[in-house]
Amino acid sequence: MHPVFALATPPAKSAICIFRVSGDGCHKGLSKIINNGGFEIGRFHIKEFYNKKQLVDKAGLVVFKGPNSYTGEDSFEVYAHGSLAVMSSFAALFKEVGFDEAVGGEFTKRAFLNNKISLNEAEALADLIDTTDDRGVVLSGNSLFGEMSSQISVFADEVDQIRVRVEAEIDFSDEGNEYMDKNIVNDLSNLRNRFESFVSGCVNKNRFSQKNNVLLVGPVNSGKSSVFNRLLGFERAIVSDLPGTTRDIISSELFFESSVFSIQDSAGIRKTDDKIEEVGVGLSLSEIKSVDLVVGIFDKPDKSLIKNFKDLSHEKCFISIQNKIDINEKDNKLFDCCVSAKTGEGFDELKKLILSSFKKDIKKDDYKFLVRDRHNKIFTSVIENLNSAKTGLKENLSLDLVAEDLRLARSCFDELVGEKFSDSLLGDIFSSYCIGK
Ligand SMILES: Nc1nc2c(ncn2[C@@H]2O[C@H](COP(=O)(O)OP(=O)(O)OP(=O)(O)O)[C@@H](O)[C@H]2O)c(=O)[nH]1
Ligand SMILES: [Mg+2]
Repeated sequence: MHPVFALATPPAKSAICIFRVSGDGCHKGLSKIINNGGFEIGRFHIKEFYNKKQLVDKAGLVVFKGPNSYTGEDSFEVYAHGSLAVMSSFAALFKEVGFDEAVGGEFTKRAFLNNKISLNEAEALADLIDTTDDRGVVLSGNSLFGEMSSQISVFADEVDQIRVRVEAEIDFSDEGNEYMDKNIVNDLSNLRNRFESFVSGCVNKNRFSQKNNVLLVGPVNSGKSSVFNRLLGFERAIVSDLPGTTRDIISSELFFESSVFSIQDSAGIRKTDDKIEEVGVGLSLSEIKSVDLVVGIFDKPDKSLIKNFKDLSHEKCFISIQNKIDINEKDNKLFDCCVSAKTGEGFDELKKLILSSFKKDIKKDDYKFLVRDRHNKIFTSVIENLNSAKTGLKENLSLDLVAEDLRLARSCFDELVGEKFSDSLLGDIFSSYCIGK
């Protein structure tokens, strides 16, 4: 396939940036842009890269010879200085030499088309890159690094073996040989049960990857923005003693105990004549509906005010926090947690409380593989076809029908690993990838 290039690291100032190039003839193009034109396969070089005699950068280079490369094609990687100017000069250089810009997922799509990776592994790779949580890394890793594929291949072989016995019976039974015996129904049940237990160890990505959206709400001036800043560890939101300081929703990500939370600060809720502030209050109220956890921040032990905020949150999980305990007495009975954004007291407990509000939902240790809706649909079809074959055998239905059920179950496995695929399916899967992967 025609050579393509992409930046595999984010387009931001960094120590180094990495470019990937892959495709027929890319080594020839490479020779034209490096000093003295030569390189060895699989060796780390430091080379000067030139665009029409103009030095672009002195950078690291590793060259791969297909099929022993990520894509299965001739390819190379460049480890250049991570300045935005260097990045754009390399992009111009690669275009100059005739390489095209890769689209998202193009390298992995090529790897799949060259049989370097199965379709379910390509999906797991995208999930691994997306994951924001340590358990997600383990589960998508199990799917990616061959364990899931090898289990699927064992199940597929077993379906084949049973199908061969049924088809032999259809073709040769009149010659007096017995290809099927009583055990075949037991063998099929056993296979179905083991497959079901494999499926129960798979958790759907949608269920697993909670976004962990947290909204800080409360009356004006209670210290929401100060709590927000203290949680993040830097001054992200403006703090002032003027009530009504925050107008917009401000969000930022917080990493805590290997989980990611999206924390949002919001306008204090009060009746106001100020039009802009009123819009901010409206935003706070509507945002409550879309988050997973509402954290009410208060500086006074006002029971009915806390209840009003809890009621606003409806069925959403709500926790109440007393702030400013450096100047007010703690009320551990009324509030779920007491903190001081000024001194930092109580913030370890607050973070743990936020974390525990998310951990109840799903016992991640019960699962082994991370899967997608596509996989779940295929798993259901496999089980339906195996059940139908079993019923056919038990009720002495036509063996042709039994063989057809088994053939369908087998072809589901082919779909799963991508031995059978459509262009639109590949489009769906690889379009979710980032550029450079
Ligand atoms: N003593 C003390 N003062 C605090 C604490 N947290 C916030 N403040 C002060 O309370 C005032 C309001 O703080 P903000 O964080 O702006 O409050 P807010 O809830 O975001 O206010 P609005 O955005 O206007 O609704 C500021 O003067 C802060 O310095 C605290 O823990 N202790
Ligand atoms: Mg504020």
